[in-house]
Amino acid sequence: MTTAQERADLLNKIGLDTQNKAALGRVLGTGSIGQATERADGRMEATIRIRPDELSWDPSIVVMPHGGDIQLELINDDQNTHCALLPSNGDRKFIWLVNHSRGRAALNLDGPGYYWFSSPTGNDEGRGLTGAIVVLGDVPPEARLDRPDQPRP
Ligand SMILES: [Cu+2]
Repeated sequence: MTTAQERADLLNKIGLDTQNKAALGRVLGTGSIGQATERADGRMEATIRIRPDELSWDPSIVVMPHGGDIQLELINDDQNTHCALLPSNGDRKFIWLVNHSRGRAALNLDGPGYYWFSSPTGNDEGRGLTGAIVVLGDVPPEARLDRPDQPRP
């Protein structure tokens, strides 16, 4: 059993949290975590950056307090062109991010769960440009299974 800090230290020591160390990219889910903020109208928003030479999203895990609409501000501070393929109800969204550009994406994620996103050009994903949007909360009553209450840990 390791604590969160031991885990971070071990990932760093082995070289799994940085590009071109133990592996070509960083291991999924090892990046920073950010929480979406909620606006007065109920929509959520978050900013995600690609920092120079890091080939990762910052944050790479974006947490939404519950399902709904989120506006993402995507900023590419890197020297190379990247893009973002993002989850959203109905269809995924795609945006090009040439070097030193920014863009906005409006997503609807109305159910709790993990939703993956990435930059699918070149070998961006293999080098670490993958991330997740985590939606907290419960499914709406109409989507629940009709069964007795189940034990939850
Ligand atoms: Cu809310």
